Amino acid sequence: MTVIISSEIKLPLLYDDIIRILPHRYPFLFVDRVVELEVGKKVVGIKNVTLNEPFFQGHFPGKPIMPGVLIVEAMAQTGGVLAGLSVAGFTERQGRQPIYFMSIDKVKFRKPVLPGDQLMFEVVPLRTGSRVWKMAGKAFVNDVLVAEAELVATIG
Ligand code: BDE
Repeated sequence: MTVIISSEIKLPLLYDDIIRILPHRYPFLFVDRVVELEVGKKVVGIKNVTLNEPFFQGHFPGKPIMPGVLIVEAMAQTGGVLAGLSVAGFTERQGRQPIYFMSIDKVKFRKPVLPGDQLMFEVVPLRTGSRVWKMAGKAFVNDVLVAEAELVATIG
């Protein structure tokens, strides 16, 4: 199956679509769905957080709280979907044109994310070039901001 890079992208993107865009796999794929996508402008991703996550075993024993770094990772993966689908032909070239995150700035963790929470990641470009993308990411649970960051990625 090929993800069409145009106004014909069918939303939501599901697991089968997402694994054709991102190289991440269990237990390090943290985007369950992409529910909004405006190529070059905005992406919204979802992750349903359950107690059955490997990281809850150790973070923390008897006190499950999602690691903030993994919230940022999920936000970056959501941004990776936007950047990837905003570069023509990306899915066909993904093996040769990976997206690397170069810096993550202005990270704020505002609320703990707990088992049962649904995370929504909203990522918008702040500055786009042919190779370097700077994006603003926000993570929400029930429309409450739980984390935010600025992400800089390079393509290829
Ligand atoms: C608050 C804001 C953003 N991110 C996390 C928090 C938070 O409340 N973390 N709490 C961690 C925590 C860890 C353990 Br060990 C513990 O026993 C308890 Br009482 C905690 O609140």
